[in-house]
Amino acid sequence: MKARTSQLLLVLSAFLAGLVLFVGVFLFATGNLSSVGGPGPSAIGGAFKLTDQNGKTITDQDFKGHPFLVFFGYTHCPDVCPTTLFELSEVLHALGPDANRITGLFITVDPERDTPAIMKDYLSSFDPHLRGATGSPAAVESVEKAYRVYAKKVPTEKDDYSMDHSALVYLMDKQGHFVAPFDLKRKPQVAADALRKYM
Ligand SMILES: [Cu+2]
Repeated sequence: MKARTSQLLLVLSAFLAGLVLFVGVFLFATGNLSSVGGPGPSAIGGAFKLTDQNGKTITDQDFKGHPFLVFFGYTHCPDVCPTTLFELSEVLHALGPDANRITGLFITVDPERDTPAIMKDYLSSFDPHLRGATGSPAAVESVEKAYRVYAKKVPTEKDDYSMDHSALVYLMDKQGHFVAPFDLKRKPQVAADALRKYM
């Protein structure tokens, strides 16, 4: 009987530890991001001025009146970025003509290598509604700060490097305010319907 009780306690404490971990991760991924500091309902996002994949200036003002999705990454990324851009492409495709009322913005965290021409070439593999953005290291750093993005250069073999970076997709509303992280792990049609509510 005693052994059973301690076994039960063990199971219970393991469950509680798991719950604490889960809640912690959840808060980190969502609540924490939308509630920390700053004026207004959310301090994520803000003004930026970058260059798109066609060499044209792109600013936050270009998106006024339409919701947009923002994802930070880089073209040399081996897995997370291509997967995310592929999933985003599926959602944009599922939107049909409504895709013209939303923009998927891919901002590089690796401006040294990701020139507009490289971004353009890279994005040609994905949905045409995706826009790339790059700029001077200072301009990119400032937009990373505005979106609380973590990005860090990691040296690999000689003279090469990869980028460690956070991989949230941000849903921004018509006014350019952060709504929530956008969930891509669902059927494209379901995700597309969720987006339509913000148009
Ligand atoms: Cu990546």
